[in-house]
Amino acid sequence: MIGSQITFAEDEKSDGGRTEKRPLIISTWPFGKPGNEVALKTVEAGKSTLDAVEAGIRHVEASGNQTVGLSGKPNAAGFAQLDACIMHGPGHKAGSVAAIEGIKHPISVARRVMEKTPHVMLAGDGARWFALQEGFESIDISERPKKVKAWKKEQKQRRSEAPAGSAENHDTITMLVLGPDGTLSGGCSTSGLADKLPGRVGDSPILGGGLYVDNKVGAAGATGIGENVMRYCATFMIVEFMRQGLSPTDACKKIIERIKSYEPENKNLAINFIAIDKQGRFGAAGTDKFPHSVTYPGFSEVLTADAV
Ligand code: SD4
Repeated sequence: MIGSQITFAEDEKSDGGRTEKRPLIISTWPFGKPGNEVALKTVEAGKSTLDAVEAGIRHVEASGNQTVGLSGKPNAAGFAQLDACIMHGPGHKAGSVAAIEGIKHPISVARRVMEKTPHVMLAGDGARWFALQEGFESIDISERPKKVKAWKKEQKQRRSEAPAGSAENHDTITMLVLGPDGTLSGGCSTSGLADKLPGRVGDSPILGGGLYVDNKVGAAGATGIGENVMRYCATFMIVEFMRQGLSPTDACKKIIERIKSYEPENKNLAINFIAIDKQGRFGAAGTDKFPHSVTYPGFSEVLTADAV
C-alpha cells in the first residue's frame, strides 16, 4: 500500500469506489498491482496514459510470474501463444496481436500495430514476423517440437490438478488508466487459457471482448474464460451500460447477469470484469469473488468484488 483510505460514494459502499485523484488505474488480479504502480509513476513523470498502460503491462509481462507473457501457461501442444491489445481513447485508436509466439512484450507489438500500420490486428506467424521486423525482443521458437513431446507427458496430470477456468489458470493482465485530463487508455495481455488448442484466440486481443475504451464514457476489461466473454461483446456492453448511466460496478454486474441468462444454470462461466468511468468511478464483478488492483495517488490496494 502506498497510501490511505479509499472513499466510497453513499450508494457504493461495498462494491466499488470513486476518486477525484488522477491518474486512476485499475487492473485484473493481485499481480496487476505492481503494474499499476509502474503506470502511476509513468503518468506522474509526465507521460501519457497510453505510455502508462504499456509500461504497467510490460512490467507484468516481464515478471516471470507464470501467468502472463512468455512465462505464461503453455497451450495444449506445450508452448505459449500470446494475445494482447491496446486502446487509446483520443481518436478511438486500437492495435492488437493474436497467437503470437516467442515475443517478450506483446503489448508493445500491439501498440506498434496501432501506431505504425494501417491495420488493427495481426495474428500468428504474421504477427511474429512484424514484431521481428520492428526489432522487438524475441526468443528462438525452433525448440518447439521437443517441448511438445515433453508436454504430452505432463499434460494429463496437470489437467487434473487445475482445470481450465480454475483460479490457478488465470493469466491475464487487463489495465485501465484514467489520466489527469480525462484521457482513457487500456491494455490487455495474456498467455490465454492453459491447455488451449494451438491457434485458439481468446477474448483478450478482441476489441469489445477483452477490452474496450470509449473516451467519452469509460473503459472496461475482462479476464476469465474468453469464450464466455467474446460471444457477448462483454466489455463493449459494459461501456454501453455506463453510457446509459450505470455505475462501473453495476455495469459489470449487469453483463454477468445478461450472460448468465443465456447459459445453462450450472455452467462454470468463470468470467470477471473491471471498469472505470470518465468521472473517476471504478468497479468490478465476477462469477466468483474477484480480486483486482486499484491504484491512484496515495492509494494502491487489492480489492475483492463480490460474486454475482
Ligand atoms: C483467455 N481471457 O484467453 C483469457 C484467459 C484469462 O484469466 O483471462 N484468464 O480466454
